[in-house]
Amino acid sequence: MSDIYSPRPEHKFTFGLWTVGNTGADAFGEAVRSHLSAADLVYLLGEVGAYGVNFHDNDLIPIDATASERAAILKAFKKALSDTGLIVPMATTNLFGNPVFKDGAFTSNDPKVRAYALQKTMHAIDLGVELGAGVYVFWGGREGIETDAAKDPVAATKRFREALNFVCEYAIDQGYDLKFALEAKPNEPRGDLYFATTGAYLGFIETLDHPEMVGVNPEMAHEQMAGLNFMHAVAQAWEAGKLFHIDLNDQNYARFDQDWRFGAQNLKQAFFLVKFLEDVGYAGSRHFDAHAYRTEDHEGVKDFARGCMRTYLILKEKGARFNADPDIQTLLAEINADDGSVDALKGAYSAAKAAAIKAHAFDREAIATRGLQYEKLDQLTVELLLGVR
Ligand code: GCO
Ligand code: MN
Ligand code: MN
Repeated sequence: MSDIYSPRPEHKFTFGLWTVGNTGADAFGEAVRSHLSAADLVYLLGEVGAYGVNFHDNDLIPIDATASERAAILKAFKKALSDTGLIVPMATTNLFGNPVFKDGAFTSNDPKVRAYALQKTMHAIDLGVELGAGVYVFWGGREGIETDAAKDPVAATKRFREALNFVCEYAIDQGYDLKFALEAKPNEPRGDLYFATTGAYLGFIETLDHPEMVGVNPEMAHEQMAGLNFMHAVAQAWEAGKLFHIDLNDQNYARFDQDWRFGAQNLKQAFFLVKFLEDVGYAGSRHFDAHAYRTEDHEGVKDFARGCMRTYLILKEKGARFNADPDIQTLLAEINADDGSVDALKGAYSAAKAAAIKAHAFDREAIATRGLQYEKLDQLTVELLLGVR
């Protein structure tokens, strides 16, 4: 049975093979769910109504696969895509799982590791493009340190820049229509990761040779791990024209990367995020980088995936209600009222305007004593979210 909260292709809901394929193994315990093939995972995603599937190179093709194994996996995967109608909007490289990357990939002190990381990435880009990906994500899984005695952070930054410049040129050379999206995380699996926040990447991108090809892939849990307001990071990326992709999930503050179902923990933050994406008309994938609780079997994985999408759509509808709510909108109009009395003081600098601002007599006390009614506004928001208005 479908309702307005049922996923449709235009919602652009995507999952990684590594998300619904997560077997529940963690640092303390082994897998609780059987491994499903990439093709099986595509059928699972088709069943729950997703639009697309993303992957790391080795989610699809094991790092030591033979040529014939590779061909068989690709054949089954492509068949599953065409049977289900799912597409591959994004691809990425696993530069963290294999022991060769124990001290990073592009920022490793070892030039052999850096060159191998480039080789692996170019092959993975070829694979992603072959399957239709238009966005290619870089998450610096092991790009960091446990001890700052080991690596020079300036050298690491320069190495990362060199690698990004290299892959941009590679994509141009191949004639690929590809954009790169950088994903920040403060820590885990390293003690500290370089480029800890989305904001750090937004600054870094402008130092690249092809900044127009590179944007960000902010992840909700990663900014929350750092105690930051995720929506603000997304808004800054959007305003800079750099929101190329987004990883949605949830997280309790100050924990390890929990990767919970979207909306599982911080509903209000999730609401403002969804409202932001919908209000500005973000047109990219809504990618869920999360996985089911370790308590779940494969049916529970489907419940998890359906839950991510359903919660997104419920919050989207709440956002539309917020925008149409007369009490909320009246309040917002009052809050943002402008009597025009300082129109002449607004806008860009001119010497005359600077002089006018300096000469203006402000009634500081009258301005300062005005109540802003944010308590009322927030309570209306909470009541809307709780379903009583
Ligand atoms: C994590 C990251 C990854 C990346 C993925 C795609 O914390 O493990 O979020 O899941 O998103 O490697 O780049
Ligand atoms: Mn993550
Ligand atoms: Mn992620």
